[in-house]
Amino acid sequence: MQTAITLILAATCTLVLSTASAASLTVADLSPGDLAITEFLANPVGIADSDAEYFEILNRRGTAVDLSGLVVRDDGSNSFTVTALTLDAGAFGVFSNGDGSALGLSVDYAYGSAMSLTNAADEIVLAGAGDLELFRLAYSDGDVYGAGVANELTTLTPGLSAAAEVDYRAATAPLLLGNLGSPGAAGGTSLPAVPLPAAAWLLGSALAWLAAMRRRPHYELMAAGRSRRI
Ligand SMILES: [Ca+2]
Ligand SMILES: [Ca+2]
Repeated sequence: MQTAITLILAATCTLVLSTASAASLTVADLSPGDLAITEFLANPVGIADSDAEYFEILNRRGTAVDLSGLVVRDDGSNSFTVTALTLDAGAFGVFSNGDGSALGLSVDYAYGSAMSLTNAADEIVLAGAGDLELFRLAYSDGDVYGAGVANELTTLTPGLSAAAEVDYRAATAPLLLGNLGSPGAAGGTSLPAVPLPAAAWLLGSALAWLAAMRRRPHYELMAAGRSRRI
């Protein structure tokens, strides 16, 4: 019994470790809904729009993703391609045309003047391999809650790959210069529970089984076919 338990735990731990050290996914591995635009601020206050617009991307996969090659564009002429950024599993990435210091936020990717977020109608499209649309945000009013108020995606429904401003709520967390937003954090966005990777589930099951076995009373056979608890 002891040997069997040891073998099970060793195999499970090996599986967990190999899963934890798995290489990052690439953009070519992504399907619609694997990324989501969870927040955007099209009209910052106290600073020029050209220095402090931002949007936030969530990696919804259970594995880190190398976003090199991800195309971010609108339906007009704005477009840029991510050159180097890896988002951990379940992590947010903050994209801004500025360095973020004016608003007190930490920017993961600065795209400069390649893209602007119009305060009226505009789009932010995340496109993967073969121009596959991974997520599309199309809004008709970029500051529907007022200037300086970021829009936070209200609920991340399974497989969500397209959204409009109606799917976003007003941010309430303070930033600098009187702006409101939660760049790099969930803020008012309701996140679904992240399912455990299969290997972690297997390890948990093995440990639970081991604990149950240790609690179970043991018996030994005695003469005349009787047994006694030991
Ligand atoms: Ca703007
Ligand atoms: Ca946020």
